[in-house]
Amino acid sequence: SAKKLKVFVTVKLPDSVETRLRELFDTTLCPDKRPMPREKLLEAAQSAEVIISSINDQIDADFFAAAGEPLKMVANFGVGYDHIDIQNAADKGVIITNTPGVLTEDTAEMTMGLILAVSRRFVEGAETVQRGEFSEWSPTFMMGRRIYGKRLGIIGMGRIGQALAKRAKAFGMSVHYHNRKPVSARVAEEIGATYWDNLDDMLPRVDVVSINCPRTPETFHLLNAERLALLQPHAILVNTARGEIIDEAALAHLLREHKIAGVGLDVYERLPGINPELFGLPNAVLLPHMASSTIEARQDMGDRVILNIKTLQDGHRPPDRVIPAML
Ligand code: 8YV
Repeated sequence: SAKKLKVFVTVKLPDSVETRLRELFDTTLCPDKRPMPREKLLEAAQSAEVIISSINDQIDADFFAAAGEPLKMVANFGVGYDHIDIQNAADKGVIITNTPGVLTEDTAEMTMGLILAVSRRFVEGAETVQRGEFSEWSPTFMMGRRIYGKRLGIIGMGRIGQALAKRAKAFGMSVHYHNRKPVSARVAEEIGATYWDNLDDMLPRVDVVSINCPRTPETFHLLNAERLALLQPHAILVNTARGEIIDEAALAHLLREHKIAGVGLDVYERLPGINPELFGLPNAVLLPHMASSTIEARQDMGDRVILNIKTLQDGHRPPDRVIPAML
C-alpha cells in the first residue's frame, strides 16, 4: 500500500473523524490551544503534505509563501472556500478540495428555521417565557407575520438555494431567485421559481430575502446600503452564507431605523467583532455560524475530507477539487 501522507489538522473534528484520520494517515491533530495561532499554521505548512483547514484559517499568499516543498493539498472542512487563495494555490501546484453536497440539507433546514424564527418571533417569545413574563394570554400578544403565501427571494440558486426553494414551496411560499444565470430547465421545473436577472428588480418585490451564494469578489457587499434600501419595510432578510455579502453596518442602521422588519443571521463580516449595533434588537435573530452544525453533517464532512485525502494518497485525483475557473 501507498506511503501514508503527513496530515496536519487545524481544527477539532468529531472524535470518530479524528480516529479514522489517524488510522489512514500520518496525522497530527489540532493542538489543544484554540484558536490555533497563525504561527502554528505557517509552521505546519512547512512540513505537512496535507493540511485540513477550516474557515478559521487564512490560506492566503503569505501561507503559500511559507509553505514547504512537501505540501500537496489543502483539504477544506467546509464547502465555502473564500478564505483560500485558490489562484495562488493553483500557481504553486497545491490542490484545494472542499466538502460539497453533504451540508446542503442542514443549511437549507437552518435557513428555513431562521425565516420562521424571525417572522414568527420564536426567540422573543421563548425569552419572554424564560424570564417568567408570560402570565396571561392575549389575542394581540406576540403577533408575527405568516410566511404562507409570501414571496421568497433567494440570492444564489446552487445546491443550498435549491434545497431551500423546495422547503419554502412546501410552506406555501412562492419562490423567486437571482443568480448569475437561470438554472437548467430540469431544475427550474423541479423548484418552480421565477428568475430575476437584475437583483435590484427582485428586492422590492419580495417579502423574505435569503442569501445562499458564495462569497466572491463579485458578491462582497452585494447587499450594500443602496440595495438594502430597496427592501420593503415588512421584509425580512436571512443570511446563512457569508457575512461579507451584506454591509453589516448599513444593515444595523436599517434595522434601527425600522426600515425592514427583521433579520436572521448565522454569519458576520468579522470574527471577533460582530457589529454591536446588531445586539439588543428584538427583531434580530443572531446565531453563531451553526447552519451546518449537525452531528450528521459534521460526520459526512469529515468523511468527505478523508475521501479526498485517501484518493490523493492512492495516487488518484481527489473528487472535490476546486479550481480558479469555478470562481
Ligand atoms: C462550516 C461553512 O461550519 O461549509 C461552509 O462553508 O461555512 C460551514 O459549513 C465551516 O466553514 C467550517 O470550516
